Amino acid sequence: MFYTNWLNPHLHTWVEQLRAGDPRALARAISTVEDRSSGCSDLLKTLFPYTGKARIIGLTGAPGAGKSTLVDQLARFYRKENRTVGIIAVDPSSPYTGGAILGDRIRMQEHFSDPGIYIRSMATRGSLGGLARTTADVTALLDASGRDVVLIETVGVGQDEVDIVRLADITIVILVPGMGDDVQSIKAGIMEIADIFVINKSDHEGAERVEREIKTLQSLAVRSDSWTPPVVKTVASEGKGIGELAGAIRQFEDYLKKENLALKRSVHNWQERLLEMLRDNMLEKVKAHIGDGLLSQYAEEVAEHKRDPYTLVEEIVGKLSKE
Ligand SMILES: Nc1nc2c(ncn2[C@@H]2O[C@H](COP(=O)(O)OP(=O)(O)OP(=O)(O)O)[C@@H](O)[C@H]2O)c(=O)[nH]1
Ligand SMILES: [Mg+2]
Repeated sequence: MFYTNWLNPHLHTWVEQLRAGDPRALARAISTVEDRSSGCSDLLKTLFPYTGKARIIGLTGAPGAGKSTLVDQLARFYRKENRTVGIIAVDPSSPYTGGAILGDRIRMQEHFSDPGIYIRSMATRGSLGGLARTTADVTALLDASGRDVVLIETVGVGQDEVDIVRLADITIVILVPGMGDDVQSIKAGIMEIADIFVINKSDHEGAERVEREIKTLQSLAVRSDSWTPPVVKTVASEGKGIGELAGAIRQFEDYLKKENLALKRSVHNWQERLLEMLRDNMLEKVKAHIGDGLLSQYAEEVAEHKRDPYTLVEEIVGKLSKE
């Protein structure tokens, strides 16, 4: 079933180059996925059997928490272990973006000479297919290209980010001292998904207080497994605590393996992602079916109370399912 696309020799060459880690083939694949250009779905279908090997680590936290600095340090750490790294920086829509991208670029240049690190910045909020889906697909490309570790940086504020980190094997939530009520305010979405907490900028005053707050919140939150997320203090700008963080990551990996949880988490994630993919696909079908013209005509009729929207939706869906 997986081999139907090998009939296309061009796709075959492209996939072979990508799997060999060729950065140009990878860059082209990423653009194809980001733009949802033709060939995107064939490419993803062909590559899927080669995915599932990379360790995917999501890092999330408030703007300026030091995520990029930490990602950079982790990447260096893994390179010393001879593991290849892919980095996806999903940029915030906040005003911080400009500075962050610039900062990332400067750091990126240091790595340019190292083909073992591939960095992609995605400032494509509202991109075709949605940010979470695009990130998932780009992650799959890096995975298929043989990267041992994929680090995804995202600003932890909304549902988009929660969706993004859900595709990670390991989710790291980064907090900083002096956040005050912020720990409270982000707990709703982000606290539950943390496998590891990092208190970065531990050179600033108040790291212990943040640690106490996390511990308090942890005692209230219920996890479905028996893992208690460790709290690691780092000073990313000085490279302090990176070994400890890598150690915590390894411990969590061991825990997943020991409890046989990796597959269970993956099944859970795919359940959500499949639903999303189905929803997107169905919606595309409906849109293609009724077209923009008919949609605005329906909208007018409903607005003028000539039609009720409930029957209308049932009729459209009914007609589609008969086709
Ligand atoms: N004092 C101190 N500064 C740090 C530390 N880690 C990072 N910084 C600095 O904090 C600033 C923001 O760091 P980034 O790594 O760009 O933070 P970020 O979370 O990626 O920021 P956004 O992508 O804009 O959300 C930079 O000036 C870093 O040098 C740390 O541990 N201590
Ligand atoms: Mg950043």
